[in-house]
Amino acid sequence: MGLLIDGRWHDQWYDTSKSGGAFVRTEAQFRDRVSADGSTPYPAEAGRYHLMVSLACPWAHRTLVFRALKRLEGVIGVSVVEPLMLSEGWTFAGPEPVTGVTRLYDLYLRAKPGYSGRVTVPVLWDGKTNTIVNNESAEIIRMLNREFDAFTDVRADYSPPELLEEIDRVNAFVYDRINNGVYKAGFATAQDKYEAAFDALFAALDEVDARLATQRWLVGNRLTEADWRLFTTLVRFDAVYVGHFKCNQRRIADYPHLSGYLRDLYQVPGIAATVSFDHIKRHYYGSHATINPTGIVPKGPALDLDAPHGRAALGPDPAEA
Ligand SMILES: N[C@@H](CCC(=O)N[C@@H](CS)C(=O)NCC(=O)O)C(=O)O
Repeated sequence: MGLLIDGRWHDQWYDTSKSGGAFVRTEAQFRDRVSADGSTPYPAEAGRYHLMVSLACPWAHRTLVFRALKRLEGVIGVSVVEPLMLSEGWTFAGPEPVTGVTRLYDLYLRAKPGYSGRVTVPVLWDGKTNTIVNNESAEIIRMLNREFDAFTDVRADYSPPELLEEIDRVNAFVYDRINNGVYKAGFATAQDKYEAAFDALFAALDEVDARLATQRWLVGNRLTEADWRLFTTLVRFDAVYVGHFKCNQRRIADYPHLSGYLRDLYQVPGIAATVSFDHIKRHYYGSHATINPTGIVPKGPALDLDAPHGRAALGPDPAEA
């Protein structure tokens, strides 16, 4: 684990000393956009853009979900980093086919030679101008949702204008308390910061579980981006966050509604193939030596996400998005 400072790599763990032991996530720095209408320097094209992802990472996972939902597999390529993130950060098993790099940080340096900051996945790479278009998953999935529609038959819109305000509101809550909440618990280096994150996380899960008692989906009772952004944290929860990040008040399997909701999302065609419990478990338990010095990866838990979800009567099918 490390970061670039003025274009040079430094192998160091998150510095929580200035925030009293709290984990504070930094802002992504590449924020350009691919556009369907050519209104940005990055017009949508087939075969031009490429995603660099980790199968372990919940943020990168969002982009794989949207690529699958919109059937963009033949339009946007994907390269997957190794599960472990160690002294050189994210690395590829061999030269990455599009760029030839073996370390993700070399890609950041190619895009911006004096770059200072974290080297994160996902990255949306432009093979034409050899640069990073965007490394913020929240923005990348909005592009995949709409800007590549000329290259796919899938018309589903997961952030329809009439629901956008509510989607953004739910996203902000879910991001702070749940998506990033598990990290705030897991990466805290002070007891009080861990407990605050833990309490906020489970209060939020209780609230979402109650909401899902009477509706199949989070917003507008149809499947939207808000559901997918929650999904990538829920699917990792029992496998890694309960143990490794000490988020153990309850498992998702113990929640009466979240448990079926997770299976409902997992069973949407194309989604199970985006989930790798092997990468997820090996990454978390193996990469964070300050949390798990032995690197032992637990064998469990036994998960059956293919079991019936029992939620069909609560709302429209995923295909009606
Ligand atoms: N805001 C980013 C966050 C991405 C992120 O933090 N990814 C993690 C992996 S789960 C990462 O690459 N961390 C490396 C680091 O922080 O050095 C997004 O959502 O795209």
